[in-house]
Amino acid sequence: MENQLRDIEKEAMEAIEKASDPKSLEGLKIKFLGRKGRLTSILKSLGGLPKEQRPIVGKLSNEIKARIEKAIGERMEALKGLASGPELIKGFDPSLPGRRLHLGHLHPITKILNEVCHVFEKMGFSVAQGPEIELDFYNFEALNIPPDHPARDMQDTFYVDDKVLLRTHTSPIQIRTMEKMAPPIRIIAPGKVYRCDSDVTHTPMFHQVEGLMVDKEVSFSHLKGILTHFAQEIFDRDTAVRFRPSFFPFTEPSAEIDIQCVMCRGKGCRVCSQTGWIEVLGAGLVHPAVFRYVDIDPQQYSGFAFGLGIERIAMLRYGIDDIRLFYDNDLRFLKQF
Ligand code: 2NL
Repeated sequence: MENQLRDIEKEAMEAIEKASDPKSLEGLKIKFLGRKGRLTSILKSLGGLPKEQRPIVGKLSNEIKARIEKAIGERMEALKGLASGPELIKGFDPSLPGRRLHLGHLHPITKILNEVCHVFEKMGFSVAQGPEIELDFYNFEALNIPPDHPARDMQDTFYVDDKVLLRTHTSPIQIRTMEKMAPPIRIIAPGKVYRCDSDVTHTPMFHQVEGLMVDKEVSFSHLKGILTHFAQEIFDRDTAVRFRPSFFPFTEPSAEIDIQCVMCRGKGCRVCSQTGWIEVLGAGLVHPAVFRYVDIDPQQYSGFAFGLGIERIAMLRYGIDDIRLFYDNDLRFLKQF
């Protein structure tokens, strides 16, 4: 009799575990615990047992009954929790994993911009910001760019009116900083700039980081050391760097800085036009005329400044040959970063 009871319990528990909807669970309740159920019939036959066995078997039956009732109750709760509503929808498996959340990430240009800023911040430069809609004075005049200079052409500059324009570089941020604070100054000026130009290597809006250091006895050696370190942090630690003489109206002397071609490692390829070198920076010592516009005494102070295009650095780092890919907003492209 006891073995029979244990078999009933085992069978009931397995069936309850397998029950997949409230209706079949209800059926199990009747089958095992109902008036004509299997446990009930055993309880009814207790009278036929020897007297001393009756309490033992009776107690066991009651315990098993309680356990089956409890298991049915718990399974019912679990099934109700899975199905939203009294009936479980056919063909819907609530145990399947949910839809994955799509996680976004920063734009590749933002990533490189942050990285460039970080390299200079580690060398003690602070980030400065300024307006994208600028006055002619800050964008051109204070930078020693005369009114007839080609950079001022309607071709290159988006004008709002004859005195207001979209900044064509982030230099105005540095002019505004020098106007407001006295040396020592060590800032970088990242941001969007605008030029009326569009092809595989130019977009009408792009990103620039400029930098400026002004103090007593700042020399070309400081410029060389800082920009060489920058190039080797952004590209490889052993990247060769060369400084070529150049010209800008706002620096004297001026230089352009090349790195060894990242594609062919200097051997000569399509990317570096067979020269083995790629231009990444323009720089120089701040022109005395620029200092006079912002009331800094060029006899007392000197400084260096530099500028670089973020899209260009990003294209070299990621091996991309068309700048417009950054701004097509094609997720198949953007997802790769
Ligand atoms: C380039 C060249 C350069 C500067 C930017 C600068 C700013 C002030 C004074 C003097 Cl306030 N210079 N900026 C200097 C040299 C070069 O950028 O090729 N950029 C992509």
